[in-house]
Formats: sequence, C-alpha cells, structure tokens
Amino acid sequence: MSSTVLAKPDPQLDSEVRSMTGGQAMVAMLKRYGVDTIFGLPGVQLDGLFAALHDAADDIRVIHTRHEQATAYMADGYARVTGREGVCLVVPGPGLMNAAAGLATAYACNSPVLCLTGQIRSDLIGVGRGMLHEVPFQLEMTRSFSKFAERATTPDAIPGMMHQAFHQLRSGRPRPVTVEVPPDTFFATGDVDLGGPISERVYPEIDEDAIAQAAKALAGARNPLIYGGGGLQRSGASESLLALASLLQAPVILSSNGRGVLSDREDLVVGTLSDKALRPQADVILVVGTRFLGAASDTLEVRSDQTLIRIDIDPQEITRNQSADIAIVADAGQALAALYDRVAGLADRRESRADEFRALKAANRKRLEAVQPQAAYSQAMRAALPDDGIVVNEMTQLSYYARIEFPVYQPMTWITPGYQGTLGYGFTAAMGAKVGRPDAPVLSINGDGGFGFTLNELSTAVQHKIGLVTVVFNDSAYGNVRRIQQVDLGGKEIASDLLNPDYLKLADAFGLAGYRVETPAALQTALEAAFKTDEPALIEVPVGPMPDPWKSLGLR
Ligand SMILES: Cc1ncc(C[n+]2csc(CCOP(=O)(O)OP(=O)(O)O)c2C)c(N)n1
Ligand SMILES: [Mg+2]
Repeated sequence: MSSTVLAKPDPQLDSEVRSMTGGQAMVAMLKRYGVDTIFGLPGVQLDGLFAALHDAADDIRVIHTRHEQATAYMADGYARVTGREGVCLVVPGPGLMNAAAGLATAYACNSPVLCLTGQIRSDLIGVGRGMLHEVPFQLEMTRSFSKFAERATTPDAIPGMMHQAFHQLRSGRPRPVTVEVPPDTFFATGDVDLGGPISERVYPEIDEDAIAQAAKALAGARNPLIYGGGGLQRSGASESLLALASLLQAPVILSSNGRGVLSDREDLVVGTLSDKALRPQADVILVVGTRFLGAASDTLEVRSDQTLIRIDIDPQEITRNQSADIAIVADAGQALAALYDRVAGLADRRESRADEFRALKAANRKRLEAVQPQAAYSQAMRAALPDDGIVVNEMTQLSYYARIEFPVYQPMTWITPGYQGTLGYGFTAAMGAKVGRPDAPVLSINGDGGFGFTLNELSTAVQHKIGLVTVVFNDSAYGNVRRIQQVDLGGKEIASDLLNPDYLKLADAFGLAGYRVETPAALQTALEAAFKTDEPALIEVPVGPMPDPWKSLGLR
C-alpha cells in the first residue's frame, strides 16, 4: 500500500500578481491545493466567496447541506477515506458553532479538515456593536478544535494564510485548521500574488539511533507484541507493518481507529480481545500511532521488565499516557519501513505462530458470538458488504459491538467518531465518505437517536445523488442511556424514550428507497439489493433492548 496521494496541485507558480477579489483569491488558492469539493452552506458574509465559487463551478463542486453540522462531518468523512483534505465552508458565529462538533470530532480523529468561515465587517471586529452573526473572540474559540486558526483582512493576505493553513494540514499530526475572512475582504479588489511554493507533506527527521535501538530490542525479543492505531491509516504503513510483524511473528492489536490497516484475515491480527492474554507475556511491546489506551480510555499497564517502544508523529502524545523506553517521533510508515530494514538485518525469520493465533481468535469469536442480537446483525452487514466497502459508525449498540468484532479488510474503510463519541456524526460523515469514494459501497450504521440529529440531510443525499446505504437500528430510545438508567440507576428512566417517525414514509417523503427488515437475514438481503442500485437508501431495523457488549465481554 503506497502513501496517501495528495491532490495534484496546479503547476508551480513563481510569482503571478493579478488584480482580483478576496473571494477569487481564496478560490484560486483552493485550486492550487487541488481542492475540488467543498461542503458548505451560504450566507451574506460569504457572498463574495460563493460568487467566485459560482464562476469556478467547473473546477470545484459545492455540496450544500441543510445544517452546518453536516458540512464539517462530511468534510471529515471525505478526508478519512481519501487521505486528502476535506473542506467545509460556513457562515461565522452560529454557522461555525453549528459546525464545531464536527470539527471537534475531526480533531479527536486526526483528520485534516479545513474550515473556511466568515466574519463580521473587518472594521467592526471587536467593537461589540452586535452585527449579524457576531461572536466575540471567534478565532480564539476555534483554537479549541483547530491546530491552527488565522484571519486575512485583505485580498493579498489570503495566499500566505492559505499556504500556512495547508502547511499545518500537511505536517505533524493532521488536525483541523480554521481560516476566517470578513465579507468586505471577499468583495475587495487588490493585487494578489498567487505564486510561491505549494506546502507539501512534511515529515519529521527519523532518529536512526533510536531506530537501531528499537530494532535490536525487537530482534532479541522472545515474545514481541505490536499495537497500532489511527496514525497508521494515512501513512501507507500497511506493508512495512505486515512485513515486520511476519518477520517477528509478533501478534498485532489494532485500536478502533487503526482497524483495516492490516486485514482481519491476517492470522497475526488478533483483535483487542487478545490484549488481556498477550500483554502480560510480552517482553517487548511496540506501539505505533496510537494513544495506547484500553476500552474505557484506561492506561494499559506495562511492567518495568517489559521494553516499551513507541512511534508517534506527535512528540506530546509519545509520553502522555506511557513513557517509552525507546521513543521515536516520526511518521508511522517511514519509521516502520526503517525499522523493518534494520530488524531484517538482525533477525532470522521465525517459525510460524499462525496456529496459536488462529486458536486465540477462534476462542474470541466464541465469546463474541454470545453477544446477541449484535453478533448476528454484525455478521449480516459484513456478509453484504464487499471487501472494499466503507463502514461509518455512530454511537449505537451495533457500532459498539462492531468496533470489537466487525472484520475490516482494507485501510481507510473503517470510520468512527473516536474519543469525541459524537452522536449525530455517522450519517453525514458517511455521506462525505461516499462523495470521496464514489466507487466504493458505503454503509452508515445508526441508532434512531443519532440518526435523528441529521435526518434532514436525507435531502442532501438525494439532491446530490450520494448513493450511500443508511441503516437505522430503531429501539425507540436513546438505548445506551436507557440501559444505564435501568441497570445501574435502579430504573430511574428519564429523557431516554423516543417517538420516531415512520421511516418508510420518511424515505418516501425525501424520495429515496426505504426498507424495513426484522431479522439479520432480511437485513443482509436488503443491503445487497440497496448496494446494487448505488443510490441512497434507508433501512430501518426495529430492535429491542440489547446487552451491554463491554460488560458481556468483560471489558469494563
Ligand atoms: C452529541 C452527543 N450528545 C449526547 C450523547 C450521549 N449519548 C451517548 S449514546 C446516546 C444514546 C444513543 O441513542 P441511539 O442513537 O438511538 O443508539 P442506541 O444506544 O439506542 O443504539 C446518548 C444520548 C453523545 N454521545 N453525543
Ligand atoms: Mg436507539
């Protein structure tokens, strides 16, 4: 698997000064950075930019939504499956705050989302007159969920700001970036230099001494164990990781965000349930591109007699939860490639442990299959979805279960809201994923609660011909909350029952195919039919209460 390919930028422009509006300057810079899709919702402060986008319609597709939360979720979904930047465009103040949960989710999941937003008139910023959509300290606010935030107030300042924005998006830990431009600046005309070098992907330099030390420890390990996470997804690390794990016959445990980096069909990919059995026996533990936490964000214990090696692109992350004996700040793919080369020079190929890992996985499967009806529905969805299919998860019972069990076969095909646990993320992030990968079937897994956050966007799916398949597991409840109230709070049920629409009528009203299925087998059949059409479809699955998967599996 090769590294993520960034969008092809315009050819290098040394210096090209032209008279143009701020809106045109922004569009020209987006084009230079290869942006061809924007998820946005217009408003008066953005008129100068939308006018320029109108004139650039052949180059940039604008997908407009019914609420700004969808613009950010879609940009995130798009970024996660393509590895390219996802771009959202929202009015300032309420529009930006509507998008904020999506940006916070992208922040949690290291997703390179560029948020373009407006401002009030430049001469009134900070005055507090109460202009339309005015929110004091808007830029400061965005810094809670943006690794970089900047404002341009003249057309000629826009290219520099955009070079910086893309530099941030393409260096270090990828996280959202926000830029804001006032409405008078979008309309103002100025002499703008669109030239200058494009910000390319920047990688930290690899510390070869640390690689050598790590290689020595791994080559001498009796019982090496590897943990991987989301940092592996975009770095094209699959090949080196598999080569290294195979050479050492080291089992690999992938976090939820790391799933798919190696296929679950590989014997060495043993699943999170194997952690308990394998970690105590390990003598050298290699942790790559993951926070290295347990199912309840608990710290995973490493004893002093075990050697911990960590690879992370974020120098803060590398010590946050566990200090490593050997720490390597680097891109996961580059570090693993370097590590493999060194280990290959030191270690002989080891005897296959495939039988041992197959037995371990079979025992895990047995435990998992006892969790019903989640296991049966999960298997039905996997059976209907081709190997390259993309799954976008929500905060719902089936997703909690699937996070542990659902087999994933390819990188960047397994998407979750990460530690932000954002209810309402799934359906629209899945729409963004389908826009980014129109060739792949996209499955959106929702509960009735989460789906209710964004179901107005069914209209967006139909209008923009986004052919994803959306499943809603309907238990007429914020089921997770209700179960906690019933089991842990002595039956104090409050605010957790839901009155839902008739989903078949809803699908009909929005103009898409609707299905209602009551069994795993019927779900599989409906999914297969829906994927064949490549058009948006909504499948309701009425369900009853489900058991807590973590308690059932002894994870919490
Ligand atoms: C934005 C947001 N608000 C509230 C919550 C708290 N929360 C977590 S799960 C849940 C219930 C989800 O209900 P549903 O989507 O129907 O899934 P179910 O548990 O019923 O399968 C709630 C309210 C959250 N995670 N995110
Ligand atoms: Mg529910």
